[in-house]
Amino acid sequence: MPLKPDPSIEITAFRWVPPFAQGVVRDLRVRWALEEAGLHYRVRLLDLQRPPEYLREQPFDQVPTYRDSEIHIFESGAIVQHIGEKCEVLLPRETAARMRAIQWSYAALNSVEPALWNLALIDLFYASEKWSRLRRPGAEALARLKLKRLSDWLGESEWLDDRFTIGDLMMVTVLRNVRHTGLIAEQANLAAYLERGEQRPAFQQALSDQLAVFREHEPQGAAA
Ligand SMILES: N[C@@H](CCC(=O)N[C@@H](CS)C(=O)NCC(=O)O)C(=O)O
Repeated sequence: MPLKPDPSIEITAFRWVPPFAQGVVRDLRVRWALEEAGLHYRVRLLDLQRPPEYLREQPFDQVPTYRDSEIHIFESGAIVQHIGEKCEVLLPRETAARMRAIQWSYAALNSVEPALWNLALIDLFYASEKWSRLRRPGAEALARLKLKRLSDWLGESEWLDDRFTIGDLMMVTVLRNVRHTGLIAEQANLAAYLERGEQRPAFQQALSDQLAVFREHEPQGAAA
């Protein structure tokens, strides 16, 4: 439901990724925020082999990047916060509530994602390595601990603060990093929280748009 067209908004995303990464590539966060804000956007698709000049936009050669008529930035957290500045649904205007939302966005990226992503790396990229079998139990224990802490904070609440914000948007996408495990299901309230986020129409639209690109550009013989 685009409400405020801004044809100048452009994000970068991959043309195609293997099935295990589909639905978790980090442009999903940005697409979701833009959908929540009702903002039109264009997507510039990149091959897995990026052109060398892309490093001038994203020094780590990653997606997403974001540009509009004012700015050109990378890092999904910064991008989602910038979109939040345009939309009170995502980021409250009142200072204390606004800072709590930003705090949760940092917590998702800095306190929770490293542990979950570490486990995902082991499972999805290095499963056949001998060292990964040795490392996995410790990595899983740390991920489980982070999820337990999050679950304890959440309790019976709907969202991390008193309403949905960018903090929830980031956290829900971070939780999806371990969707291939049973870890989230171990905490019933966290599983319900994840589902609540994923049921938002803006998330559904963002996910379906990301997946449609991969379907359209699937290499021959790459079907799951
Ligand atoms: N901290 C960055 C991480 C971005 C990131 O990890 N992007 C992945 C896709 S989800 C990527 O481009 N990976 C390719 C690579 O690192 O070579 C952000 O949140 O924007």
